[in-house]
Amino acid sequence: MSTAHASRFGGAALERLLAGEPRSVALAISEVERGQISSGALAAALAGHLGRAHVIGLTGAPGAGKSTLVDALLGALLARGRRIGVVAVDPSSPLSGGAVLGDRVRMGPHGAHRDVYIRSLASRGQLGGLSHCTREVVDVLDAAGFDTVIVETVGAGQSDVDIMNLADTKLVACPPGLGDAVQAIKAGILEIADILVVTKSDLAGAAGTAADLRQMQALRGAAAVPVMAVCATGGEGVAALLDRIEGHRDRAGRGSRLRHCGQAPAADEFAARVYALAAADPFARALGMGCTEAGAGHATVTLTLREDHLNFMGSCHGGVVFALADTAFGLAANSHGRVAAGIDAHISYQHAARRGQTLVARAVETSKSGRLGFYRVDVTLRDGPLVSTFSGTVSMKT
Ligand SMILES: Nc1nc2c(ncn2[C@@H]2O[C@H](COP(=O)(O)OP(=O)(O)O)[C@@H](O)[C@H]2O)c(=O)[nH]1
Ligand SMILES: [Mg+2]
Repeated sequence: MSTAHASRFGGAALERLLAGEPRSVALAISEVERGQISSGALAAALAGHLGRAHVIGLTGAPGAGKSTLVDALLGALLARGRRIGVVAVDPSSPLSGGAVLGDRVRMGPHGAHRDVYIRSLASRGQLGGLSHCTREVVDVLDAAGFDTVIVETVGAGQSDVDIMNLADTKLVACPPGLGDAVQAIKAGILEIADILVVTKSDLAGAAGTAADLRQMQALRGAAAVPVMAVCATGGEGVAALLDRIEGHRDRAGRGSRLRHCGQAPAADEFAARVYALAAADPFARALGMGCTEAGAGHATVTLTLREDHLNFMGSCHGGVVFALADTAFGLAANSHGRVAAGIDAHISYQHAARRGQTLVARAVETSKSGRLGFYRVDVTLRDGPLVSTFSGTVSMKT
């Protein structure tokens, strides 16, 4: 099944999705929701296109003012020329239809803007499944080129914390009233905040809630998280909150969410190209290699040694070391987007590697002259000695 669906997201369908065509985006998300695309197939199709969107997570108790705040943020983001995807997650809602309506209504006029795409996800009975599904939906929106993706989720314990871990910047909404702040602490959601947002700042008690939150942090000896007050209905504080959110993005980095799940974000077009090439290499995947870092003229590929990587002496097969170094070499040489084919390679072996150890091959371009490129690859044990050195030459087609 996964292969059939993987092919659906290859070629033209993937191109349309990456171009942000709304119908393709909706189709991909529906398939994710129905569990029709295995995460492996989707991850392979989207690899190399992730980490460009800034993902904002917003959680808080029901009625805290989250959806109203999302709409206010949409207005501010649209004013800054952004395209925004919104995922509203409501684990308590038995029916997605109800959640869609509820959030559409509350998210107000901005929800209908052509640069805004809103999707609701409701429980399918399993909370763990919901956070997994949410992650895939966020990946689809990220790959589809949305600048900002906002995930609104009801503060309801562990599944909510899991969902918030999908975000680069995490906001916790605390409406006026100490009770709500205490609830948030109980649910363990205050700890995950990058910014604490006191919502409904027009109501009496908002200043007190902000003071309580600051005091609670001081009492708990926690690192101070900024506390910002906003009135989403009147607009006060919204622009300042967005400045704070985007300031956090600039420090933490877009795509920092991906580090939680061991995926490397595509830092630039070169990296994006290399990750896509790596994902499209069945030989490297079959051996268990993963590309962990890439850029213009360089790439790092890692492999943890399994039983079937060993030779008759019980140490890592020389062919495996060669394959790893050659893969890093090929990826680095093709980072430039011109087809580069290896024409010569030399390898030397310095150190034997054993089962369970991780090999790291880092390829760098040493020089380029005309159509020829020269690369050097060091293969080491992770944080350990040099296992092998490899040098290679490629010929590039213009
Ligand atoms: N006074 C006031 N009410 C607000 C504000 N933001 C939201 N509300 C109200 O709070 C209620 C819950 O808002 P909603 O955004 O649906 O909360 P959610 O459940 O956290 O998404 C609604 O009746 C909103 O109109 C605000 O800034 N000031
Ligand atoms: Mg809501």
